[in-house]
Amino acid sequence: KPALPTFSMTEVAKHTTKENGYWLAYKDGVYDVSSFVENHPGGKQILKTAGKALEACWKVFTIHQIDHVYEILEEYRIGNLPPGEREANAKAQEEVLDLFQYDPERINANENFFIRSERPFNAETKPSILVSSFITPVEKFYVRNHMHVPFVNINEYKLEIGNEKSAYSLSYDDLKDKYQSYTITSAIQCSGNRRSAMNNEEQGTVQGTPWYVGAIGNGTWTGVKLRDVLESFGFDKEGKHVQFIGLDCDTSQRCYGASIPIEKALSDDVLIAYKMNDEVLTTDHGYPLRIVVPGTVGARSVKWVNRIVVSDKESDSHWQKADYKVLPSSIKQPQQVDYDREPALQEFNVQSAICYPASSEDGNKVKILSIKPNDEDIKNQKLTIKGYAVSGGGRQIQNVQISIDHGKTWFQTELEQLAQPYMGAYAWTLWTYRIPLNDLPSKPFDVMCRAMDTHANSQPDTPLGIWNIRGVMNNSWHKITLQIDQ
Ligand code: MTE
Ligand code: MO
Repeated sequence: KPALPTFSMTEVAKHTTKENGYWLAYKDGVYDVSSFVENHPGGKQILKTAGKALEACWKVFTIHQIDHVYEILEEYRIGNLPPGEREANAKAQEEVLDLFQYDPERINANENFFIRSERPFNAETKPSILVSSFITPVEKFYVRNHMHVPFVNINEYKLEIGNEKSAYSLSYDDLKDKYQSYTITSAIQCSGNRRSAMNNEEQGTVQGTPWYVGAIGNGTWTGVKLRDVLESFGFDKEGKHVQFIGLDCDTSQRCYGASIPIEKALSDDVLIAYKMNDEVLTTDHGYPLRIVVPGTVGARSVKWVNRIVVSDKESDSHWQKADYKVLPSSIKQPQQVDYDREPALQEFNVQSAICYPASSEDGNKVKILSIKPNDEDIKNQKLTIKGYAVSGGGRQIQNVQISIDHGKTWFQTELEQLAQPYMGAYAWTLWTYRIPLNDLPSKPFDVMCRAMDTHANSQPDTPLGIWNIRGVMNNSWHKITLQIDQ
């Protein structure tokens, strides 16, 4: 652009404030994006590029590497970069903008969660919060991200639906307008939930995020049926698996992905969801669209879904092929496994956990929990114990029991659960039991719980029989140790 003035990078670097304006450089141009800041779909995140050259910043955000973005940028051009500075820029600007720049602010995260990692964000709900409402509030629902939260411009967003031969696409509004909407109540549980309790001296330490009991939540999900969408394009006639590919991709363009068997995909219950607890999905939980596969391990409920592919093959993503599998207990090094021989997890097993009383300290670290009975318990002369239970594949919970004598005798707890169709019990069960204070020892004692589903599946007493190096699907009896301070 010969008519425009020339600005050096030193000049560009001075414009990083509201007063001086927000400038940036790209290739041979200099741009003043001050008036664009308000319109940027990623919000104020664009400010992090102020005073810099975009080459390095955008490298990780392929979403920006499409022509129209440069067209928009050209409207804000105010000058040229001197010849030579462009190359110098790209080299000097080794500082790659943070991959995690679109991760949201997480309000009260430390109150709601035990945070297992910040980047990527992995946080489990504190136990007492889990049992304080039947529906887990959005901001308290556990978050399991394998990578960063991807950037989405909703006006550009298209969901692609296809097979090996052809593909169609739907905008966010198309999907909401053209298909009937449904709401289901379903728990989502990470298959690594309760992993930390799988560690034992005999078999060793398992690998993965050390979840206590909170990598689970119960939500309502509103969206359209995957089956309706597949049928509308005629993709319900062939294929053995339905693959989901997320928008969260690493720098080598490997994206999060998973697949489910076609039978489940064409069932009544799998949603392409746009709302959680009646609110627009938050970015942490998959905005704009996520898959919800009820009764199946959380890993298959792909967030930020970008493409749906009907295929004869399973997803070839790492998380389908080489993770989220129960390896034989003899395997102590996951690298030495023939992964193709081991099936990918789908339905989860029957599970339950004690969530109240609980410490505000990380459950993994609490050896003995000292408690004073609360006023109501003193009045009733009973100690209140609460927890959750859930089974996979839509099997309803039949009972939950607790024991304070290591399983010799069991007490039947009271259940709070929804009336749900046969094989469609996807919501969890909350349970309560009140033990007479007189029955409790004055020394520390163990409380254990176990659930049974309507197919008489129950939980193993210890992790010994189900131990696996990846520490998935631990559903052994949950135990806490209490000490009553009178
Ligand atoms: N989808 C994408 N695109 N990326 C992810 O990292 N994590 C999966 C699944 N879907 C994941 C994803 C895993 S392992 C779980 S347990 C659930 O999302 C967690 O869902 P939540 O974060 O909404 O609780
Ligand atoms: Mo997970």
